[in-house]
Amino acid sequence: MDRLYISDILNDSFIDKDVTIKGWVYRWRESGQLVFVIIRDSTNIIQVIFEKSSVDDKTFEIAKKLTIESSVEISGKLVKQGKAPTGYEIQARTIKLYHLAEPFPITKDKSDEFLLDIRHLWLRSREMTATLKIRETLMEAAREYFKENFYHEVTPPMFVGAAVEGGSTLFEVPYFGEKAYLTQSSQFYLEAFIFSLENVYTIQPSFRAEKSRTRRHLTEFTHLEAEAAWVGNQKMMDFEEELIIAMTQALIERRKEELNILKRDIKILKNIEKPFYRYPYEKIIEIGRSKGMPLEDIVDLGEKEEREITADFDKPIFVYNYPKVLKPFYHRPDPEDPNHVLCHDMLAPEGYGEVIGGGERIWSKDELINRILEEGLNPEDYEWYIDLRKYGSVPHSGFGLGVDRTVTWLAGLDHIKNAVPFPRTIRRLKP
Ligand code: NSS
Repeated sequence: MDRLYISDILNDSFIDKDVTIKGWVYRWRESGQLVFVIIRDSTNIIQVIFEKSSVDDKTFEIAKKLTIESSVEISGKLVKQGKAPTGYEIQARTIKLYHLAEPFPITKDKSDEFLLDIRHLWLRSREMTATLKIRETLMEAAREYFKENFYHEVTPPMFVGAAVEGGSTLFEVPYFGEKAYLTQSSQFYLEAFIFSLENVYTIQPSFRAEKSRTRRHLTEFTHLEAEAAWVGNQKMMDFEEELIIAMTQALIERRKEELNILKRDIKILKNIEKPFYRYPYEKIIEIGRSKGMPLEDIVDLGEKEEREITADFDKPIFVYNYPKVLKPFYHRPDPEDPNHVLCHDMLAPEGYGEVIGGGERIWSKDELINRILEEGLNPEDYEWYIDLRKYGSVPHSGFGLGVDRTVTWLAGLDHIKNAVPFPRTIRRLKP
């Protein structure tokens, strides 16, 4: 019989049938004439029992010598078994050993640093496997949502010639005698695409030479960015609200088991409904002060402040119209209040803080050049970006969502490193 995935046979219709599975030894224990093995594959785990009296000698010898992570193919009869971890058991008949694993270095109670050092092996853990599936489902749900809303997926370049989010976090790369940088955000390129495709998005890495070692900063992160013509700041927030709800719903519907493995309370996710809170910047400063933080009127909120401010919220909070001095030059100043820009951040509740940054862009050429000069930047560095405002410019808005931060929040993880298969930080390039 063909190999079956474990999750497919964990149901009564296979009882007393002969099944074949492939996978890796997850647990092993011997008890006299019996060997109990738990096998895992990409879908789940199942207990297998080898009884000396029911298998041939060679099969029993192999079962007795199995080591953790050995790769095997096993055939046998499926029975119900209340004591087994997933409620069923295979009474083995034959085994094919593909590879007898060397002693596996991961045992109980290893430090976080050690688990990062051997991330290439830790990916096999139930926690990481669950997290990878949650990541995948969130990106899949986002793509579905974009498609339903007539957004086109595009692929901007990673090598770029100028900063989007300010120069301090640029990674410089030698480029055939010139200087190139790794992109911090694909926003400017997405803005170019809207003049042909109108609504566009991308899910690609962004790179930032972040020296801040917080629980939410990586040097390479997965960035979901979108841009749309004819859309203003508040309407973009409506769109993001629905996107976050679509992603959360998909998790609740498709990833119950994985959320359970990570001990994430689904009740908390079910609270994420419309409308999210929407506060102008000044209101959030007030909330911070009411919690005892000595905040100036105009201050860039960091991880610590956002953690305290969002701790007691049950739903995301949009903070809109920041003071102009706190944001990059491309944000459109509010025509009614030019010291503020038409932008927003979305802060996740429960202390997670910022996961989205976005807003309306300056769409007049002269206003853009003035803002570039005002920030002490050189308009020549932004020539093609300014050029976009010369030929049928339109109002437009967009946003960037940190996928890794969103996974950290929705899966209830304690650190962004746990949301990423191979995290890149100031001190880590391997594995
Ligand atoms: O700097 S952002 O707030 N905004 C932009 O880059 C805009 N140019 C995006 C746009 O409008 N197209 O970054 C957006 C999000 C931010 O809210 C975080 O969730 C995430 O990107 N982000 C990060 N995640 C992990 N590590 C680091 N270092 C990081 N920096 C930003």
